[in-house]
Amino acid sequence: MLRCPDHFAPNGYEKMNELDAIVSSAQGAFAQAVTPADLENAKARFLGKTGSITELMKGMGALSVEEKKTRGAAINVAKQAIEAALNARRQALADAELQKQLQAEALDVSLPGRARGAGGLHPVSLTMERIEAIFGSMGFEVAQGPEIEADWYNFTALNTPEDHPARSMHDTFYVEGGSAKAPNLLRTHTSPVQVRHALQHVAAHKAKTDRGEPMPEIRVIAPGRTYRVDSDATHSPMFHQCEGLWIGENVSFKDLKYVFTEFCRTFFESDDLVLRFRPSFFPFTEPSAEIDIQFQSGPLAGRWLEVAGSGQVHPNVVRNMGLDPEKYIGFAFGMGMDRFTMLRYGVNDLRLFFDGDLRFLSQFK
Ligand code: 2NM
Repeated sequence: MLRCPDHFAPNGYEKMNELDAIVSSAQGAFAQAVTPADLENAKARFLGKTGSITELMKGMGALSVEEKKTRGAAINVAKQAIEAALNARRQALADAELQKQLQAEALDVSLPGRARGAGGLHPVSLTMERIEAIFGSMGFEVAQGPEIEADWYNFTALNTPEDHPARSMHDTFYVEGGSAKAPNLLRTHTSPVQVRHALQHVAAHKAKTDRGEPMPEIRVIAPGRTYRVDSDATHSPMFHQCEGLWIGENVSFKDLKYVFTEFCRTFFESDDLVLRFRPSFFPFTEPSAEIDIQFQSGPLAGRWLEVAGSGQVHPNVVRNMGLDPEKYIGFAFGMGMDRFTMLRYGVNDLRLFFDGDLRFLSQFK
């Protein structure tokens, strides 16, 4: 832009230019300030005690009243423009600072939360719940008992002779407590739970009646942890058993066959399955039988699979349950829940159940 030389300008006009120059210099200085401290230093150069505007005010003393009026008004206009620029810059710096802070503290509310993985039951627990539900539907109670057991409940009551190999240190985990001759042990099966349950059942009935009313039948299953000194691909020192017991005045082997066949068909969800009762021996049953099953179709078809032991409860055991073996009779069976789980899900190594590897366990959710 072309500017008039000062000596051509009317009086006072060049003074207006000087004020404009101060204003635009202030605007420039304020624009360059990037921190509030910069800005306050720049302000002092124009509005401070020795600032350009203040100096101009001081210089007005020599002017006439009339000149003071115009000059004063002009300086005030310039001062207000500078103050406006100062305030605008202050606001801009504060806005920028706030923006910076907001950005640093930004929270992405659209980010999905960290989900807590859903847990699931262990496959053997799933089997246990399934077994309890099926036998429950056939009128069986579920009984529990201690895992550290007395010799009498685990062996003696179950007609197991003193010299039976199962009683050796080689097969059974003995623990502190009990007597020197009959130390406490980790139960080797859940039969002791059934002995305890039967004794309680009989005592409760006797307490309720003295007129010889018939005793309700004993129908119970005992699922739980059991322990034997044994460890390989198909044996774990701790394993899971479920035993069943049905005692009444007229309970026979045909009831056992019906109950166990029904159970297997429901558990494996297949009617295409046959059972075989193969003669065997257990101290606590006479006669005794192994129960084998054979699928007629599917991946396991054609092979006989041994799944349980069973038999008619031995008269000595019936007597140890507090009952007269001349009057009461029944059957019992015992199965490995780990093995049932392996068959149901097609698992080929028992140890997978006890390793706690989530790659295996999470497949059962
Ligand atoms: C088996 C095989 C055969 C059994 C016996 C009893 C009781 F308590 F009545 F004596 N409970 N379970 C039994 C019978 C268990 O497991 C292979």
